[in-house]
This record gives sequence, C-alpha cells and structure tokens, in this order.
Amino acid sequence: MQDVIEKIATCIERGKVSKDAAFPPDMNGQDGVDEISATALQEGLSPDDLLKGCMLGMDRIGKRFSENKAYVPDLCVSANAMKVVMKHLQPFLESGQLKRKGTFIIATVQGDLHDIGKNLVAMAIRGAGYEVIDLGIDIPTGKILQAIQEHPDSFVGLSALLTTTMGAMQESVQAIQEKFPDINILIGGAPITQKFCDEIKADFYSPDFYDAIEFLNKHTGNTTLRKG
Ligand code: B1M
Repeated sequence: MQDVIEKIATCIERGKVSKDAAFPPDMNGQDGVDEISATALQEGLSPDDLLKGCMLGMDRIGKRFSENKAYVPDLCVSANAMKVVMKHLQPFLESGQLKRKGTFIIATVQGDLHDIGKNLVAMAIRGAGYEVIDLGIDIPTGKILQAIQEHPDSFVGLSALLTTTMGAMQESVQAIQEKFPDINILIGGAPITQKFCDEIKADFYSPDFYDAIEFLNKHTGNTTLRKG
C-alpha cells in the first residue's frame, strides 16, 4: 500500500495525469494518477489513503516552490492532477445520506484562488447530508452576505490558503457577525490555526473536513440554539 501512496504522491508532485499524457516527458508511457487511483480504489485502497498520497505530493511541490526549485506552472500541473483524483474521490465523499440536514455556504476568501481543499470540504459536507452552496474562489464579503441573506439558516465556511488572504478572512468573519450574529462560521485552510480562529472570533477552526462535519452535526437543529 505504501508503494501505491508513493506512486500517487509522485504523480501529483510531477503533474502526471494519465498514461497518454505527454507531460512530464520523462514519465511518458507510465500510468498517471487517473489509472493509479482507479485501480487502487478497486483493489481496496481507502479514499483516506488516496488523499494521503495526494497531500504528500502537494506538500512536496509546495516545498520545492518555497525553495524556488519549482514555479507557478508546476503548481498548476499538480493542481490539475489533483482535480483528476477528486473525480475518483467524489463518489465516496458524496455517498452519504441523501436527506439534507441543513445548508452550508462555502467560499474561498477574496484574493485567494486556491480551491482544491475547499472543494474537498464541500464534497465531504455534501456527502454528510448537507445542501452545499459553493460560492467559488476570490469571493468578496458582499457576496457571502448576500448568500446568507438568501439562506438565513445556513452555516458558513471560509477557506484561505495564503497568509496574505487571512486578513480578507477576518474582514468577512467580522462583517458576517455584525449582520448575522447567529450564524456559525467555520474556517480552515493551510495557514489557519486555532489561535487565529480565537483572534478573529470565528466559531470553529477545522484542519480538515472530518472536524467540520462533526461541528455541523453537533450544531444542526434548532437554529436559535445553534450558536455556542
Ligand atoms: Co499556491 N501557494 N499560490 N497555488 N499552492 C501555496 C498555498 C503555498 C503554501 C506554496 C508554498 O509556497 N509552499 C504558498 C502560500 C505561502 C503563504 O501564503 N505563506 C502559495 C503561493 C505563494 C501561491 C501564489 C502567491 C504563487 C504566485 O503566484 N507567486 C499564487 C496565489 C494565487 C492566489 O490565490 N491569489 C498561488 C497559486 C496557486 C495555483 C493557482 C497555481 C495552485 C492552486 C490551484 C487550485 O487550487 N485550483 C496552487 C497550489 C496547488 C498550491 C499548493 C502546492 C497546494 C494547495 C492544495 O491544493 N493543497 C500549496 C502548497 C501546499 O499546500 N502544500 C500552495 C491540497 C489541498 C487538499 O489542501 O487546500 O490545505 P488544502 O485543504 C485542506 C485543509 O487545509 C483543509 O481541508 C483540506 C483537506 O484536508 N481546509 C479546510 C481547506 N479549506 C478548508 C475550509 C474549512 C475546513 C477545512 O472549513 C470551511
């Protein structure tokens, strides 16, 4: 199994999508993440382990990027490969109950274009039985407020991947709390910490989608009692 996880990590790091993909040239003719994911899942690899391989690959390319050994196009090809894996993960993440327990509005904050983590969280929460309204990336506070106005019983989730967009997250949290004090706000993303969550007074910090689902499930029900 470790071998498959390593292969997946390598494909993500190098951006090797499928066997017939021409990129990267030195991996020509080798299976890509598309074939490896399909076979591995069929043979019993858990979606969690598939995700583990992806995160390993993403961490490696991210590290190379911060050391100036990889560049934005390299991040793009890795992101592209990751999207192919998400296609394989989707049925598992979304196979939860069909009954809708509540509504969850999710967005990547203004100035931030990263959406892979946000999409995973959205998929998993949809799978856990919630209607998910995905506003997308680079979302200004006004658009989030408008979505809450239209769905006043929702939970809100904000994602940020850049230290430079944590300020936009803080602004959105403050504006939501001023206008809709009963709304529960979850925050997450690689640079987000519990300390930051406490500082900006968001309701919950979740490092991944598991804790986010647990929080939603705990707070679903009487909306007036939800807060706290
Ligand atoms: Co960018 N990028 N990127 N990037 N990128 C990072 C984040 C970076 C850490 C790389 C590095 O330097 N090591 C760095 C940020 C440094 C910092 O701020 N301190 C960085 C940078 C600098 C940049 C640019 C500024 C580069 C440039 O242009 N010079 C630029 C910014 C563009 C912008 O947003 N304005 C940029 C661009 C890009 C791409 C567009 C090329 C691409 C994103 C494509 C896309 O998302 N569609 C990209 C990528 C791929 C990355 C890395 C390599 C991978 C991110 C990712 O998808 N991870 C990343 C390095 C890294 O993370 N190792 C990096 C996999 C994903 C599943 O994890 O998103 O963390 P993640 O989500 C997790 C959790 O965080 C959590 O759950 C998920 C599953 O466990 N989570 C939540 C996320 N949101 C949540 C919300 C919740 C709860 C949990 O509740 C609501």
